[in-house]
Amino acid sequence: MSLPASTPEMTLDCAGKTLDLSRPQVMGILNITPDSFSDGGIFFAKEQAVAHARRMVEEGAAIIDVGGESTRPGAMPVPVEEELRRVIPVIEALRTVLAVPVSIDTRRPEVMQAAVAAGAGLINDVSALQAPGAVEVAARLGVPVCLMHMQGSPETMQQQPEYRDVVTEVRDFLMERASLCMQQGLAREQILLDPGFGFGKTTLHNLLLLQHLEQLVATGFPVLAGLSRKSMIGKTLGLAVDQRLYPGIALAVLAVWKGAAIVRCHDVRGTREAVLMCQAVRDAGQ
Ligand code: PT1
Repeated sequence: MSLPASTPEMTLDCAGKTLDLSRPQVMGILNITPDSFSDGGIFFAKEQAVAHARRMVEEGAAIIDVGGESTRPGAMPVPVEEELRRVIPVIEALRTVLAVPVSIDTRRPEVMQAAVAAGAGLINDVSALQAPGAVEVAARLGVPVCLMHMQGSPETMQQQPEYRDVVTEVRDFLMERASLCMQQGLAREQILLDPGFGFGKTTLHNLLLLQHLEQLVATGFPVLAGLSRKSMIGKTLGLAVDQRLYPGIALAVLAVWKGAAIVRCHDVRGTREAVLMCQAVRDAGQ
């Protein structure tokens, strides 16, 4: 039985830095939230964030995802000024020290604009550019975008997730957003899709989305999967967040086996080794 190849041979131009999508890549997570780094003031936090990004790149991350607003279940929105204050100085610092691109994990057009001006090369939006003006801003900025599916909003999304057919609904939603983005001037080659594991989904919904991830891959857009440390692991195995490394790597491998192009994770070295091994088996003799 043959499985789909990850994506057609291609590279993404992320504002001058290249992301090679001819093999599976790891996106390293860099959260800039008050609880992410020891509170030694904003400068200290920035230094720690830069050091952590450098380490993830040494471990093989092909892109670093910078986020200043938590979108985990139950998280409350932060004011836009605060989000900017968190992410912009870090992105400016990373522009010069990293050879790999930085993505900005935001739902706000103001933050997208400032982040790309500061050096970000990809927009990662968990709301698939649904904020007013976001599609227009992204099209004008001209960098690639990752469109993610979410049912509801982070504050309430885990209260009562409901689907008739989660796999089809997520794929159809993302295809509609991609079409709209292309109508507004984004190039097909600049769009990535993400099913949004944990965003308004029960554990069963998440498992089904991964079980059928090839249906999203079949759209032809590169697929990004974020599974690292998520509660679908906690719920399935009864593990606390700091005990989810090995099962998280297993899920990253399954995503790549199904054709994912990028896996977003906290633990770069192990995840990268595992997904490259997975690719070697998947593509042997091709
Ligand atoms: C993701 C993602 C993201 N996840 C993209 N961006 C988060 N493109 C932030 C839990 O169930 O998957 N793809 N940005 C983090 N969000 C969550 C959601 C973290 C759910 C944890 C859970 O535990």
